[in-house]
Amino acid sequence: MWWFSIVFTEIPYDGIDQDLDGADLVDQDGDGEPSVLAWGRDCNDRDPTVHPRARDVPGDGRDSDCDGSDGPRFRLLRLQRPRMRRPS
Ligand SMILES: [Ca+2]
Ligand SMILES: [Ca+2]
Ligand SMILES: [Ca+2]
Repeated sequence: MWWFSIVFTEIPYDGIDQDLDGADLVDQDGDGEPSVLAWGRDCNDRDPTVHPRARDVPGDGRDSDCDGSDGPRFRLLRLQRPRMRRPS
């Protein structure tokens, strides 16, 4: 009797379960957040320290919490002096 098996390599984010484990691979780094490429919120699915629940340290050049910029979600407002109009 012939016995053979074929091992399929899972291709992430394509909606197809190639390796027959029951689901498409949408979280390659295992941080619990699906990739943005699979309609999730993880902006870097190759780094488990980057995901929307991560603490983003300002000034390190990394957007660790996937909000689009390095640092916290709020920005300091720069106060401007009001412009005075001269009477004409
Ligand atoms: Ca797949
Ligand atoms: Ca990640
Ligand atoms: Ca950020």
